[in-house]
Amino acid sequence: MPMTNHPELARVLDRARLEAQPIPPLTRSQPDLTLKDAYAVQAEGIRLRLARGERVIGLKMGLTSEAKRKQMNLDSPVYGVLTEPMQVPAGGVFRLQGFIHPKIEPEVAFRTSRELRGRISREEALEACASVFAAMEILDSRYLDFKYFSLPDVVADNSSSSMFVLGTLERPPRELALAQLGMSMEVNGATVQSALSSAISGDPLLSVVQLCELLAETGEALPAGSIVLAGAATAAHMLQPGDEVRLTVEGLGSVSVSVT
Ligand code: OOG
Repeated sequence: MPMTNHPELARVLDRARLEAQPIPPLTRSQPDLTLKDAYAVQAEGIRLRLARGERVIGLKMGLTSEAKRKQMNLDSPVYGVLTEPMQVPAGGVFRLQGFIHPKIEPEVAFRTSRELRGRISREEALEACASVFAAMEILDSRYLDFKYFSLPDVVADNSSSSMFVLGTLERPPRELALAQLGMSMEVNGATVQSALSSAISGDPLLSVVQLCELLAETGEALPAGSIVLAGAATAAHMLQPGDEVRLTVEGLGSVSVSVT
């Protein structure tokens, strides 16, 4: 059986993203693609971006909530990589042009102040996270139908990561009851999604614990100074031109983005 060509699959996905031209899920032509292959494809895709001058600033967890796993019909958490150009400033503009079928999700994010590696406790994660923020992630899948992909497909596609926005209020995580924060996302003044932060991995800090475990499978650590998006608390909301999206998280203020 031919070996999976990770760089070639990464190039196909990278082209789809740059040209905003969706492609069929990779597993249609590569039914044996494993999760390990998929992370190797993801890493090759990030290498292509780094070669163009992008810089890694963090990682995202995905499928950490029941609502998201149900929406996507996929059953275990995954991660993706965040680079500098993916960040939209708080209150900034997100232009739909150049994207395929973007959706937005309410999240919280952490910033680490020391390296984390392998199996860690919640307390170690708490110790290493200097700040927590309200955050929204804009997902975009490079596949033709956002709905019909498998776990290796989504992982190869950088776990649908696309853009993200962080709130301007950052607080030490110890000051908050992290698993009991009310979260409410409004579009044009109407609430479209709301949840408690416990919807994220039972406790968003456990997303950091889980991320470290996933990274350890390939011998990697979570570097100091990383932004970690903990994963969506609810199902994602499809974006339309003219949308004004605002997320309010109890104790963490509001963050907004305008869609054009
Ligand atoms: C997969 C990524 C999901 C989250 O926060 O649950 C995700 C997808 O829905 O395309 O990022």
